[in-house]
Amino acid sequence: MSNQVLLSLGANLGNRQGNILQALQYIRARADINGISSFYETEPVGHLEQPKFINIACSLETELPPRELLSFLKWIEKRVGRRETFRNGPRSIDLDIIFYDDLVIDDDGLTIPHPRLQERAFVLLPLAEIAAKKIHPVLKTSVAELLKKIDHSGVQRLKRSLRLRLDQDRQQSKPAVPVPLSRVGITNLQRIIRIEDKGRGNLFHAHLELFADLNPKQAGMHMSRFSDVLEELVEEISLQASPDIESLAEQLAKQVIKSQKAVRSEVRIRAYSSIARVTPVSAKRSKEVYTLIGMAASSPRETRHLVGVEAEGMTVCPCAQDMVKNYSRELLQEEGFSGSEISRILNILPIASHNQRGRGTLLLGTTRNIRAENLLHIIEASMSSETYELLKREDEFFVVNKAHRNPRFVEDVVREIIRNVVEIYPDLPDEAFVLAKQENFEGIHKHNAFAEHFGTMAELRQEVLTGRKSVHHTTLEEWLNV
Ligand code: PH2
Ligand code: MG
Ligand code: MG
Repeated sequence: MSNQVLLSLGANLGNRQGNILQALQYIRARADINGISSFYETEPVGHLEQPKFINIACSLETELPPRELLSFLKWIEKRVGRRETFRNGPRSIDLDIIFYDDLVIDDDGLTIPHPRLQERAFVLLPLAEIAAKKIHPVLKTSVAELLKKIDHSGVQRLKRSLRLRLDQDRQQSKPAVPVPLSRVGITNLQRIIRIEDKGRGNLFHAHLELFADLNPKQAGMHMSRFSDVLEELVEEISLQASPDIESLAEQLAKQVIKSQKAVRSEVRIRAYSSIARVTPVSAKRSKEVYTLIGMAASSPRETRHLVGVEAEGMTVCPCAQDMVKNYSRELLQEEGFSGSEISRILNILPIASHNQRGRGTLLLGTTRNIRAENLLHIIEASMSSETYELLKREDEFFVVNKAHRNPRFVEDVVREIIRNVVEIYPDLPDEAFVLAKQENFEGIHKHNAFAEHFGTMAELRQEVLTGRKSVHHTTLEEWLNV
């Protein structure tokens, strides 16, 4: 049971605009404000010897019945510093109920609609901005019509700003040290974004980084324009989801070039969402969180993008497994087994080792349409075993057994990823870029183990085919240096 209310707000003492904003903030504690007019500076009416007022109107929805709304508004007036004076005297804030649905109330202390609203331009002009068509339930006339009947020369619309005077544009001025900068921008900007996923817009929690280069004659970047660019796009993609994270990064990079008049821009997005999984044996369904990565670099001539994922899995240490195997061999020898029997036994039985959670990353830079979700499976397949949030006992056995049959160092995982990419995507052009990375949270150490490899498809393909090191490995930075 929600009620539509129109309020008139006025202030002529202290920080007038600040008091009105403070009152609106308190109103929001018990009501949903759905319309606010511009701010107006108005000549005092009634008692003339007092400072000018600022007046606005606002419309809201509330559950509060009229009496309770009135006492809530009185409480806010006090809270914002209103002190008792004389009738029509100066005040730091005044909150008047103009209309409450189409209610007509006239008893002690509360008259709705407001008894003098039809005489007051400082009420009607702001009100007409947000509720021109509202019909006065007693006069049966609209707000717009009522406004036409009165003089509103004493009411002046204000620019809605805190009226800071920016004499000079600090960012645009010359820096003390006239050196260009490679990347200037914002990091750790968080938004909920929508990305197309098999016809559905899937929501992602995203962390964004947006950069542009800065020329030696300009002191600073217009930081607020970065979020403007993003806000516009986020508006767009909340209506229609982006087809994929790399297109989103690319669109943003292009807009940054435009808004900053930069020669080069770069955008990096990490987005978290969940994917439906089925456990390997019991076929239980669950959801798992994974990280999508989108990057783009843009210049006025060219734009490049990368798509990537980060996924967790597990690895079993090959070296510890060898030690356990040798020790088992000695034990079997002591028990009198023959050499060939021992070899057979050790080939049949799983061998213990230490194991760890590992985090793999795969980035692909290409204009080809690559689905990030597919890359997820390449990473998982490259570790000793994938892992799951939810495991029944038989699934747990599957994972432990699989992992111990595939012992892998971080180096092995990266090499597997590279080989898998080269062999799964033979159609990727030579200039496409690949980066594979693995970080293991070691089970027997406190530090992590790390391996990485990168290069263009041409460089990596040649290495996989010949087993020989390429003369050059293109780095991510080089590839993004458009
Ligand atoms: N409020 C009054 C009396 N006079 N004049 C202006 N301009 N604005 C007001 O809000 C106002 C007033 C009594 O509440
Ligand atoms: Mg009043
Ligand atoms: Mg009042």
